[in-house]
Amino acid sequence: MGAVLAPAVARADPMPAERVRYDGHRVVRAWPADAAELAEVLAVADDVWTERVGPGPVDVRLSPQSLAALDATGIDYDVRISDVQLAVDAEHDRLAVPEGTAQAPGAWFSDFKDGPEIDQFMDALAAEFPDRVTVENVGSSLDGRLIRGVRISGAPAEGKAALILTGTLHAREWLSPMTVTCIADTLAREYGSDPQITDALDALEIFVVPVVNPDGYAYTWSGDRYWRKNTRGGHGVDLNRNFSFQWGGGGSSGDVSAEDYRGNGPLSEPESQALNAYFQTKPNAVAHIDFHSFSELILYPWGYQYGAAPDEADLSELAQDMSSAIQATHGAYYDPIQGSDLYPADGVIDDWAYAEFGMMSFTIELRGSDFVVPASQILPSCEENLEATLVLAAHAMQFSDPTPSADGGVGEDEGSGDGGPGADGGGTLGGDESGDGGDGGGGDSSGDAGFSDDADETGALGEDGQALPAAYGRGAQPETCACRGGTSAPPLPALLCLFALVSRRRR
Ligand code: 0X9
Ligand code: ZN
Repeated sequence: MGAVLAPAVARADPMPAERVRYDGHRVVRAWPADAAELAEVLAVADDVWTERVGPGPVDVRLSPQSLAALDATGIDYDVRISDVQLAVDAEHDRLAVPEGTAQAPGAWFSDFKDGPEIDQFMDALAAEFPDRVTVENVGSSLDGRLIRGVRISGAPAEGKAALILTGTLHAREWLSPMTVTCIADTLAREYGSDPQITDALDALEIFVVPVVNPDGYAYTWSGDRYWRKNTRGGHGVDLNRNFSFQWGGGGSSGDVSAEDYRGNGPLSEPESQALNAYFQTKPNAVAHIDFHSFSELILYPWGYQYGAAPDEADLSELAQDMSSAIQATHGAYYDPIQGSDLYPADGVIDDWAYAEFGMMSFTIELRGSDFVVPASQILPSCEENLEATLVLAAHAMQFSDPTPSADGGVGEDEGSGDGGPGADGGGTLGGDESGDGGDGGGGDSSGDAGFSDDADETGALGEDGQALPAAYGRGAQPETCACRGGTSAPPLPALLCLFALVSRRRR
């Protein structure tokens, strides 16, 4: 995280077996008087913990040597965390329970879980609710771990729109996989009893991928609690700079040791390739949230530039509605802002999902003031972000036209994605700059009735004059028919817009 990401320690490949320690590292809030002093603080920082760096205070992690360097500048600071390792140790000791230790029923979300445990949880959820939950293979990571997700949907029907939730692009953001898994659990468990959830799942397919970066996540458990990227070359690639829309600008780094290293090409990483292939199997998906931590923010495109996205009004309104729903739950305020207003970042997942797949896509930065958070934060985070998810689900439902399906079954094959309104793994999507097709093993599937997008279908121009992909704004308010180029298109009645969407189904 952080507006200016400090260099990560470059490592030899493979990842080292010994644990990385942060003994004596402090998090301090520095008070630079001007931009020059801010630059001095950032130059000595080992990691920047403030989301929004600008005028005012900035939180940074400093080794004892870096602290001495900060002292030498004479810039004021307060100590926020006096020894980062203490929190890491406390978390580690708490989680090191002997295998087989009995856990109270329903207590799964009372503490953090590693990748294999989350995998088992998804299997158990599908076994408990076979009528509404199916496990899907999304693909494979660099180190060969499976990236898995669940499809959750109620009454079998054709013509459902879809919502996708993803988590853990960044390995150290442990509240993300827990929140996302807990939302999946609540949706599945409360279908049939909670009217809002029941309506959402009867109208939609909801796809949930809790851990997109399983190698990095595993390494945060075994080696370095503050590891952010995947494990490429021992230095890692920031997966949230590796997506194939506006890859490689000033909002990412070409330095392998940087925390925001973008990789050597768009979609160069198996994890982003897997997500790309997986999203291609969900042409009915109209909305998406990617969960990160921390800072309590709801970010919407664009992240790569300050200019407004064509559907800015709708994106902003949805972000505000999600923020209100979150605030009404436990009082936490998640600031709804355009991503670039936090800091410009390119190759990010929300810009990509919006521009290339036409989803109304958001990045939510969860609660907390550290990547290490008390386990007591898991349930409130889940509860408030379930409400945000239901706001976006209500929006997505406008694009749904479910009719009971003949076979009466939900998708059963892993990776098949067969439960929806036809998922076609083939075809091209707009704006793919990568030239290196996904090898992530995302499910390919049959059926052809999904909402489609095709780069050739629109002549819309972006802020910078570049052609925009056809998928653009597919999830915008149907009243404005943003499915054809966002707010610049003349308003049309919702039905006409729906017709336009359906008529664009994949061949
Ligand atoms: O830098 C990131 O990737 C995200 N912050 S984090 O602390 N979780 O690393 C923010 C992504 C910003 N997204 C956009 N600007 N769209
Ligand atoms: Zn993140």
